[in-house]
Amino acid sequence: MRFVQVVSAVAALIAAAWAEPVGAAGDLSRQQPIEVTVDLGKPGQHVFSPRQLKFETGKLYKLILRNPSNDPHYFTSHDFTQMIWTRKVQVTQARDGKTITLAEFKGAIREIEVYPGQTAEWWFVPVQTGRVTDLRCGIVGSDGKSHADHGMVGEIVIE
Ligand SMILES: [Cu+2]
Repeated sequence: MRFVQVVSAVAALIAAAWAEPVGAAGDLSRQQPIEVTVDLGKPGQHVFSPRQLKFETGKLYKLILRNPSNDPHYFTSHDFTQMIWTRKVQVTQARDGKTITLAEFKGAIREIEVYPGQTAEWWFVPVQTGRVTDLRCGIVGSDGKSHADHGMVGEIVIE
């Protein structure tokens, strides 16, 4: 009887272990990145396009920050930077139809400014779920208002 109890307890433990959601395994920083592109501004318009970005924890993303406008723009969200692990940021340039990398930065990143017509790539793995609404561009224009005041704000959801 006692033996049966032990066996059933062990069986229950094994079943529980199997039922437990399996965590991510291996080197998460070396996955094939999922590409997401966000435009910082449009000609004559201070906006993030799209205004809402969605990511999932445990996946490697290559967030392409493209500035097709005539003004510099920031991608700033301090809350977001607390929820991700940054592998690197790259400054890239299109040359002869190919994207070449000009520079690579490693380590924690707080915000990125992209100059008119330029592109940067933020490679990261989200590690925490949540929704942040502090995405903004804080550049102040000649009218004394920030781009955020003109609507250059957005939100980021990590599931
Ligand atoms: Cu801006």
